[in-house]
Amino acid sequence: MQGTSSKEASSATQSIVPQHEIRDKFSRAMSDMYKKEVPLYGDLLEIVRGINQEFMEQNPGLEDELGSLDRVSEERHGAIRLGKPEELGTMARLFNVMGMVPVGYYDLSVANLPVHSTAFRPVDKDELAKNPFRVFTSLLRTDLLDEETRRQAEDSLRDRDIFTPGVRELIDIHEAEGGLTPQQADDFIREALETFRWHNEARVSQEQYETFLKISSLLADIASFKGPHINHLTPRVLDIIALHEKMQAMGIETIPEVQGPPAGWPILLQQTSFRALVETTRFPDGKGGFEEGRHRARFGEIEQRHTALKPQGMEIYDRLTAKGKEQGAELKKQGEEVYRARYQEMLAGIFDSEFPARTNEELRRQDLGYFTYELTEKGRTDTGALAEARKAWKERERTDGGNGSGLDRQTRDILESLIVKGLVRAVPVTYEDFLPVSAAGIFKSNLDERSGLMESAQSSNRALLEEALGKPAGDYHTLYREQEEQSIRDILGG
Ligand code: OOG
Ligand code: NI
Repeated sequence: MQGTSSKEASSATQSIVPQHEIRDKFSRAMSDMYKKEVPLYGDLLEIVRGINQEFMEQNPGLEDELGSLDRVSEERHGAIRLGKPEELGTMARLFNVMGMVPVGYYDLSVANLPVHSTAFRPVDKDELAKNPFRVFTSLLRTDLLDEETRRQAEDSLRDRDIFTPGVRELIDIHEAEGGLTPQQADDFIREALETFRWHNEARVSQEQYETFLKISSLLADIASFKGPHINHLTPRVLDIIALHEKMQAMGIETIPEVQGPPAGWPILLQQTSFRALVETTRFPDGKGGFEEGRHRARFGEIEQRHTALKPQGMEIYDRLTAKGKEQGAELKKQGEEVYRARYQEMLAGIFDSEFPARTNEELRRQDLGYFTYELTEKGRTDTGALAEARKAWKERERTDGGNGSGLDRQTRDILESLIVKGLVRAVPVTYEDFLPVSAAGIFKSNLDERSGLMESAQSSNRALLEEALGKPAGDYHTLYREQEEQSIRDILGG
């Protein structure tokens, strides 16, 4: 057995390592590996930490909401792109060892990209608080390729195996035994990392690579290599505008716009990224040797995360984003310079006049975002005041809030009066997921995507992704709503 003594494996009394510990160690090991592979990532981590430290010093009290500086600075997400359904199936089992399950379905065909995606992440509140490591995971959709290209991609990927025998064995052990021992967990991390590493030897000839590249650079990245190299690791920054400016001042070539809502709005997430590196690659020349070439796929991204929006808030967000995109396209016609200079201001203008809530407080009052509620010190001692509210809550008429995720009017009124009396505090629920429009922007600006092929093939296919996953992808609205409802029951149901 790979690096695991049989004595250990057979000992039923061996302690099992908590999943969050494996996740935390894995996320750190991945970060150390990526620092070596993409040195600019390491520089950015330093900058992010500096900005976060300053931000926390200027906003004391934030630690309650966000956790310590160490905790925030350790937070990150990664992204990989897989080629075959079996790869996704095994990847789902691999992430499951670390307590990460698929959440969300992202259809990228709407942006002419031949992939669809989900994100693996922990879902329980406590698990998220310990380490919310997420991996945005895409699967190639060969059904969106023309027949000839599909055949070439399938030929290249057919006998590819991206997992080591050791990691497969440890995944089996985890499933059979319900966990891993400390030694097995360390072996698992080392073996799993092999899948995410950059291999500079391609699987296909340079000619085949170029053929893929002409159709879609995303396809070339997925179908030409030995593994799904991690293509970015994204730290969480607390002031993305400060960061964007710093990157530009340092001469780092960023994408022209910060993706997501305009700066200052405490909703969803904002992201920026620097362009992919050019990495030398060795392509087999068919004569037992190699020829040297180049590939561009791995980049850096930084994000700022805020409050998760309910469907009714998301609807407004989507509408305004679409509007921003249209006006952005107009700006682009006047040139890249004009676009860079004016995009941010244009988008802010749209949100200023049309997004109804500017602060977390307003988001809560209008029931546009998710919040959890907790008793304050006063709430814990003043039980009389609470008894009344509990009685009123029990007797409330059960009306629907108007849509799936809204709270009913009476519950909102009861909570509001408890907040006003200082008995209850509302804490915004952080958005733990991704934005399809931003994702498409991130994919594209880093790939020189030139797909002309998929134009007619736009279609979403959640069932296909879930079949490959071997299980359904969770619904993030359901997860956020359950968190909110549970916190209300804890206060008012007692
Ligand atoms: C994934 C792009 C999506 C994000 O943060 O929205 C993403 C990729 O390029 O593979 O990571
Ligand atoms: Ni990302």
